[in-house]
Amino acid sequence: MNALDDMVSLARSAFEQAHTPTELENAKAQFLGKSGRITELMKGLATLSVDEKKSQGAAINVAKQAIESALQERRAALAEAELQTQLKAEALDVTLPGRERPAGGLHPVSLTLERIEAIFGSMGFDVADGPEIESDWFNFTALNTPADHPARSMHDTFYVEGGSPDAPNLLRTHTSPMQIRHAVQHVKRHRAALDAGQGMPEIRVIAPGRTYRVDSDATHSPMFHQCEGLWIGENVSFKDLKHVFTDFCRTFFESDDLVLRFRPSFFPFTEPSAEIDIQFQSGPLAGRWLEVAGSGQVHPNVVRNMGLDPERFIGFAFGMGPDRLTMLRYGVNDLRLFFDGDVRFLSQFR
Ligand code: 2U9
Repeated sequence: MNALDDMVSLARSAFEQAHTPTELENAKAQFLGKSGRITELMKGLATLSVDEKKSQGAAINVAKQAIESALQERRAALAEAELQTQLKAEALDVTLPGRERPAGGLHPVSLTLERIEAIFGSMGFDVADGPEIESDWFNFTALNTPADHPARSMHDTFYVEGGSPDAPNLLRTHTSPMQIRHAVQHVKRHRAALDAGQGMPEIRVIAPGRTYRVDSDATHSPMFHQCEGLWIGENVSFKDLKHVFTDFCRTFFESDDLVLRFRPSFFPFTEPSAEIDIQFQSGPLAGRWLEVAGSGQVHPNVVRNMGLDPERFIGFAFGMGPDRLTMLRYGVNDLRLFFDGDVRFLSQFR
């Protein structure tokens, strides 16, 4: 074996011993680099005769090509090895079972609010929504609540910083302010027709939402829900209230086997006023009178605050507690369960 063959084997084994691209490039430099062995041999040709140059040069070229192809082979082998290592490290087992994300569900009180909206919606009621921080005017004054009424005291109402005659300064204690707002807008839209002695489409609206009072025990939460309803027209009476509310209760509780009673009561915003009790004739709650709502004919002062003539426009309002309706419907005995956020309780309503 001549010296060139030896050099090729030497290069091949140097490449074999290189295990990283850097090591391989260093090994390459020893043979093919600027002062590598092949380059040195090429330089040595200068001193030879023309014939020797030809034969030696050709032999050197053969050796050079053999070293280059050995280098290419090793480069490819190293790249392949690196790819295999990477594939192994990043291996993904697509046959593993996925991580389950359990389906969520609506809060039981939200389910009740949706039912209430659907039922009253089917009777032609709009749904009104509005601010939870209210002004004294919309929360109390417009609703005929006198300046010295106990509901206005700090013991019953959460007041917030600031406040002026027309600036919001309290957490609404009921959703009635929304109905006043809705009614005022409605009347404004039909002002021209009213002034021209024409009529106005009836106001038929419910206002569901969060309300706040300084109160906390098993049946009271400082934040609770209310849904109030209002129907104002030229010929709306207590008879309509009885009809609408009976229909609502029977649909809500899915029982035709349910009777209502109206008990005289008092609210500043209605006159006369009545509590509404229901009694199931069968099932687990049968035989007991259960208070579910307050109601009444809207007070003339309140009708006037909507911008309407109480001699011409009349109607009824009612108010109920969706939290309590949810407790009755599902047989829950502690209101606080609704607001503790315990998933073990809440997931039962999915
Ligand atoms: C306007 C005029 C009158 C709404 C009414 C009640 C009677 C009532 C309570 C029941 C239980 C609230 O959830 S509760 O604590 N509500 O008793 N609410 S009449 O009367 C209105 C509303 C708006 C413009």
